[in-house]
Amino acid sequence: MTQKPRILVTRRWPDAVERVLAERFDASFNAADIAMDAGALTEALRSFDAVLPTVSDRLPASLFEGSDIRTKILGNFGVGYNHIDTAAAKARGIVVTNTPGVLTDCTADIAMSLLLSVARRAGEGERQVRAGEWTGWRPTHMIGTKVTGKILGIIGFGRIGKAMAKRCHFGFDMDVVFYNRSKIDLAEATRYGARQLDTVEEVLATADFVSLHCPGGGENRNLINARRLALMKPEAFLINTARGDVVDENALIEALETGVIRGAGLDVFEAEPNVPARLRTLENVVLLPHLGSATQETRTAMGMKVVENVTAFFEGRELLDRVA
Ligand code: 8YV
Repeated sequence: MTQKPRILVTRRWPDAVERVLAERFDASFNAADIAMDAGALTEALRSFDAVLPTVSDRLPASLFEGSDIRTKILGNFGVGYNHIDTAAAKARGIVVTNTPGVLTDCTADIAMSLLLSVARRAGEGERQVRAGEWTGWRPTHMIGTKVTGKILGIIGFGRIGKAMAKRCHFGFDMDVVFYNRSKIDLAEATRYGARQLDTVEEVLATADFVSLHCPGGGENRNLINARRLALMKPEAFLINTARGDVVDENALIEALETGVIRGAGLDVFEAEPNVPARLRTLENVVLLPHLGSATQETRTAMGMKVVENVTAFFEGRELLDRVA
């Protein structure tokens, strides 16, 4: 690289990664660390050779209009990229990369912790203790649902779905069934203690816990709607660490309020960071602020993966994680 490419990092990243970015590129950081609006992103696409967005940056087709776009690569910090209109980016010749692989375990860990917390009523219990409202042990106090030995249903058997299957099958003796758009090799499914079913509906009707691990946007938008929620067992739980828009949030709230399902553990929401008040008042939910990949190790690895991709791009090398 003769002249360093101008890059914009839209949020603050782990220190170690920011140091590498600052060394390798003419890097600008969003010091305020607040989500950038459409105006700021439009301007960024015209001023920087690379923009490194996160899930908090919406990049719809309208932002890629006009002839004065300078950006050549969007190095997305995250595996999910449904906040970027990749077709529109591609049409402008803009490359998009993501960060698969490095956040698999931590995201599956958060799904597991949501599953355990909502089944065993950990959030409710914690609120009770903190409020000084615990009146003492008794045999019928805050009775939850046993996890070990139950049936897990996975929607989307990619890296994170498989990691979740592994945890549940080998750690919690669960039978695992899953739906995946394409056929998964039997030996591969068996390696994770899992069995493929033909339809989303079959998985919903079979499982005691349904965990979503498919991409957001496109045809998965509102995949879990009122009709499909009604197929779940009334004592079943829904876990979502994928994307908020995979679930029709209003239908889910209705289902939780009326006992169509027992509970839900959610790390993602339709209009983050806005979580509907009705959802926040429910006791049968555990709600997290999109923490799936939020560990020091993983966020650093994600950042370094973006650095690798963007460096390779400007050095004219093969890109490992190109999505458009
Ligand atoms: C990230 C995620 O924190 O990678 C993803 O798709 O959902 C999260 O783990 C987020 O996307 C960062 O942009």
